[in-house]
Amino acid sequence: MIVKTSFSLFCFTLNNTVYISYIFFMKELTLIIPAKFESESLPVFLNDIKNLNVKKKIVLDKNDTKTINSIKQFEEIDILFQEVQGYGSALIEGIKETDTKYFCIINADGSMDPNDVIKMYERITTKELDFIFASRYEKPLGGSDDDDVVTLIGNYFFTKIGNIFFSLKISDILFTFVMGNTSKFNKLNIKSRDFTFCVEFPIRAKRDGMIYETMPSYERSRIGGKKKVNPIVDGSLILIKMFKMFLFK
Ligand SMILES: Nc1nc2c(ncn2[C@@H]2O[C@H](COP(=O)(O)OP(=O)(O)O)[C@@H](O)[C@H]2O)c(=O)[nH]1
Ligand SMILES: [Mg+2]
Repeated sequence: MIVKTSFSLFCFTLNNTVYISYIFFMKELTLIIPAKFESESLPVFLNDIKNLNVKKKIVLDKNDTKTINSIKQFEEIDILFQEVQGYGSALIEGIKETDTKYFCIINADGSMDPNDVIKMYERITTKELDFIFASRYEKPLGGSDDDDVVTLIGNYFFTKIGNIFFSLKISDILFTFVMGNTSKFNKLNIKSRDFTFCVEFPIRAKRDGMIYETMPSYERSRIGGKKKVNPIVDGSLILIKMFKMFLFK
């Protein structure tokens, strides 16, 4: 008699460490990897996750030839050229084109720990959540090697606004290391094409009555290349977006 279980014992290596884990239908998951000028980080990151048994979709601009050339040797990945520029566009377009039940946003710079993808997957499937948001500020397991004073204060400030004005009950609004149910995400109809995506997503999820939780995660330093977020410009846009969403819904 064949007994079909909802999970299987899975053994794999990440960063040269052997992991044994119960993986629940990992084929139901697509990593959405936004990349802009990441020729230094992305090939290293893709090599780190080569044994992770999930679909991988890199979303980038078709003119970003340096990044595209840097990942030519990887076969089991999808590359999606975004139609509209911007970080939010890459995520919206990438998730729209996803055919698995779940997606996970994970950056191309290697700062988000792929081991947490497994923990998030186990949690979202067993608890039947719509979304799970990783947090750098849930101690003792959360933390960041990538934060500086400006981003630390900025994150604290924006997270407070989210919790006071939108009752989000999350501890890290800007991290955007998130796993979610693909069709539930598409129903949110998120419009932000830039980094304001980071706040529109949890606010819409809350307003639409989605079931979500948070989970601690340790952010690493980016592997190489430069950060694309400009704390002043993007911070101002995020603040304006939150005000608009509070005033005009
Ligand atoms: N496709 C795409 N990816 C982007 C864009 N802007 C940033 N990214 C990617 O989004 C991720 C987050 O950006 P990053 O510069 O690391 O900012 P951080 O989140 O503040 O560390 C990285 O993987 C970037 O390559 C964009 O306009 N288009
Ligand atoms: Mg980064």
